[in-house]
Amino acid sequence: MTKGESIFYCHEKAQKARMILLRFLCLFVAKDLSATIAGMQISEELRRRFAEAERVLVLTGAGISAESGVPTFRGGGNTAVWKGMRFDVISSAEMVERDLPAVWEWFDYRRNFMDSILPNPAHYEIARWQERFPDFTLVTQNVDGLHQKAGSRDVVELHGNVWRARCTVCGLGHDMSQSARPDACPSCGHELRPDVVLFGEMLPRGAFEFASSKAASCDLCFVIGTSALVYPAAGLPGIARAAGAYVCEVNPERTPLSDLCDEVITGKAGEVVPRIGAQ
Ligand code: BJW
Repeated sequence: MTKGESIFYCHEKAQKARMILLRFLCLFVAKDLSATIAGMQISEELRRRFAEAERVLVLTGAGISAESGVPTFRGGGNTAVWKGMRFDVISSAEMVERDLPAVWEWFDYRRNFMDSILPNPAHYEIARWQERFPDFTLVTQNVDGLHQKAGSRDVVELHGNVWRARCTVCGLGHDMSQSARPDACPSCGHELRPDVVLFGEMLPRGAFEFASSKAASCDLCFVIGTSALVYPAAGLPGIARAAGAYVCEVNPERTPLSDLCDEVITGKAGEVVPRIGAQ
């Protein structure tokens, strides 16, 4: 190789190196841009924790189903109403006592409405996470069954499910996902009520105890789409944090839990959640 050729070769090599560097830079910028789309920022710390986590707990609320078209309870300034009644009036234990047919009308309407509703990318991504982590627990406050529709198994339903009824006397549960609601309990003939947990009512036996034991032993905890106002569900991220877990909230708005979290990703679940897993 002559001196001239060698200089040219060096130039060519330098040019190649510059191109490689440029490509790397582009990749970095693209990655960074994708992480900050719509103002959302997924930190390197979260990416690392996500890659290394073994025990993961996810707590979801109504916000995760918002992009599927299910209205949240407290969105739009606390205005969720049914026939002029606030949801916490119609969805109350007192109303079950006072006017069970009215409660059924409200829940029949919601089942009918939810029948055609589909999971969104957040539900599907979370369903994939159950295969990704050795110990994965999904706890939901939602009663819409969309996590299961997306493929999630063993979902801990803290507040019940609109697709189930239970007897007001013997407590027998009745599945309504494949069949119409029976007029009375098939076992004892007494009145049925929606199998959901209303204010002041106890959560299903063992559900919170199981969820809180998983919170106390997880290393990564996600809080997605909940206003974190309703207890005991809203206490779970605190249990996880106190036990040393990294806690990440996904919500377009701040909540009373935001300050407790290690990371708050401001954005919609359907947009943010699939990006957390896509590394
Ligand atoms: C998005 C988004 C997008 C929008 N992406 N995000 C300790 C302290 C104080 C009070 C209590 C306490 N312990 C117990 C209580 C009493 C009570 C309670 O918590 N009251 C507070 C309200 C003050 N709790 C209870 O009564 C519970 N029972 C109980 O504790 O039993 C033991 C006991 C019995 C008796 C005496 C004492 C103890 C039962 C709670 C049952 C809640 N039931 C409901 C109704 C279910 C039936 C129905 O569907 O009609 O469950 S209420 C309603 O709120 C529903 C939800 O599951 C729950 C939580 O709401 P959630 O999911 O957070 O939704 P929203 O609408 O509030 O928020 C949506 C969020 O999404 C927002 O932040 C948005 O920004 C966000 N978002 N789009 C991501 N695209």
